[in-house]
Amino acid sequence: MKGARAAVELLEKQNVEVMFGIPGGVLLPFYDELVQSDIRHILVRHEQCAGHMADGFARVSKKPGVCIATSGPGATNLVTGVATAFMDSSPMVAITGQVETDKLGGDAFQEADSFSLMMPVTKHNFRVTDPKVFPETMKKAFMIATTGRYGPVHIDIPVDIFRAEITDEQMAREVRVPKPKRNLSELLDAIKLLEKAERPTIMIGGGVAWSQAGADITRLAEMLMAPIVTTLMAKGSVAENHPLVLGVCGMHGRQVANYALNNCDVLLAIGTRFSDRVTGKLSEFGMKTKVVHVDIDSSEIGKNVKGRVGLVGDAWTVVNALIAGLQKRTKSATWKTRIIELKKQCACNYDLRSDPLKPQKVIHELSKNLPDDAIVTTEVGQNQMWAAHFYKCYAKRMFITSGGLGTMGFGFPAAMGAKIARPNCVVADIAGDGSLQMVSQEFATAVENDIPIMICLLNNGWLGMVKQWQKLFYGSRYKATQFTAGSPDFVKLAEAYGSAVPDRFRHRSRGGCSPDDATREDDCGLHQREMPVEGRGVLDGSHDVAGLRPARGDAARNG
Ligand SMILES: Cc1ncc(C[n+]2csc(CCOP(=O)(O)OP(=O)(O)O)c2C)c(N)n1
Ligand SMILES: [Mg+2]
Repeated sequence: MKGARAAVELLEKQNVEVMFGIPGGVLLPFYDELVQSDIRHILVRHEQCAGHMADGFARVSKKPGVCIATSGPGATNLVTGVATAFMDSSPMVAITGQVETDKLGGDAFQEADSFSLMMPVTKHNFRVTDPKVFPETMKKAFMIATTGRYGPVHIDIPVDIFRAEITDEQMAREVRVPKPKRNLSELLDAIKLLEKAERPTIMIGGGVAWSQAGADITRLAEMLMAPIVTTLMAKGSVAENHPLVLGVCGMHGRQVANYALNNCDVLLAIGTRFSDRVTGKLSEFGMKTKVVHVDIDSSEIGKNVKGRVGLVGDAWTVVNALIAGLQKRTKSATWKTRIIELKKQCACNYDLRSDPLKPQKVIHELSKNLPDDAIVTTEVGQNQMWAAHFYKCYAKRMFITSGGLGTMGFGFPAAMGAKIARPNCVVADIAGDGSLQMVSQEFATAVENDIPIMICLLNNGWLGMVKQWQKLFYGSRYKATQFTAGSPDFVKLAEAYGSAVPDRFRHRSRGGCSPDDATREDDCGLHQREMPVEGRGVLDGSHDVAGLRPARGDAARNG
């Protein structure tokens, strides 16, 4: 069979149900074979969004998301989507078409060295130059993406590989990729440290979300009488209404979570890479704390923060090994009592009734109204941080955000990928106006493919988070952060693409909706079917995210 047929069959054998992309000249043999396949193809309007949709799909389904782009500009557009997945360890297979092998390096039309471009932002990448190894390369890509620490794998396929002959024997060839080794040799040391700890704290990161170890970690916390703080990536992994769960820590985190992080004597860090957004000045982080670091990726142990003890394995396995090894504690519960007391005191005190509408209020109401199994994505900026604080994750709720790369424009396409993975759940993107304008063309994709998601737009007329940095660290000298000519009428924009905005809501928004009306379920269209929908109220744009402090003392470098 031809390489193009082989590619489609290989994807089908990997149980790929959906892929996201845009065709181009070098991909035509592949797309021609796709005509006969049951694989659903979502035609996006910009390849970056193919990456984000595949990423959103992966974060919800825990299966690799598949995206595809043509050579040259298609591949370069895709890079941001792949890099975003890489930074958040999301499994993905990203396919790019390429010019013929004999033209490689000759600046052929639409040639870009996508292999080199993708290398630093992928877990692994391949350029196929020999049709004989094409089937095994495809199989390896899927295995690598989902073995050990997840991540994106890129395959660059020159068009002549699609036209080449592939034999049945080549198709049948088995492949293996080495599984990362677990190393629990220091388990006893970890248990001793945790047993002796007077003020233990558990910090969990994205690895816990991937491993789905939240319930086990809550059990461990109860045994240790230890509070749990989450990184942004772990929000949603543990129920935030549990008394020991303190919420998001770090630069934009909650005061009580940072208190527990900075005042513990033993820190059990699980599935987190100690990003600078969490640690602040690395040289000062954890000075007085003994760190037990659990990670599936051995190279993370001791990379940023030197731990006393390192345990290598996936979060679920290691946590259950710790649970099995720990004796019932009989220690005093002073630390636990203090933490629970602090948590109560830390409840944010906002006047939720004020006019104009406060962004905090919008998210608070969204949180109250969305169902227990809702999936929320965010853009990047103040909207993301307000969502982290005021959207409550309990029960089966999921929170999906671009934590590592901080990619504006992630949330909208990621929400679409999430909705495809779980069509029966309500999916909402908490958006900023700057972010949404980066990807608003994807309204077309949502409408065309009938992907009903909701957008809750915090339309403050500013690149709010950058404005806040200018205010705090540059003497309020604002430059290039206000949309001085105003933003588009987002309702009209959505409608122009054929999105349905419920009549009642639109009517109210024209007159300026009151805080209560803006967030009532039927007015907001929370259960609207033919969305995407964006609603409008008058928002107080002067608001800042509370508690912001620069990482490593250098605002300019970290903004
Ligand atoms: C692609 C990209 N470009 C630039 C930035 C830098 N940046 C971080 S937050 C932000 C402002 C976001 O504005 P908006 O989406 O309106 O959100 P707000 O902060 O107003 O809620 C910018 C420009 C980024 N994170 N991503
Ligand atoms: Mg904004």
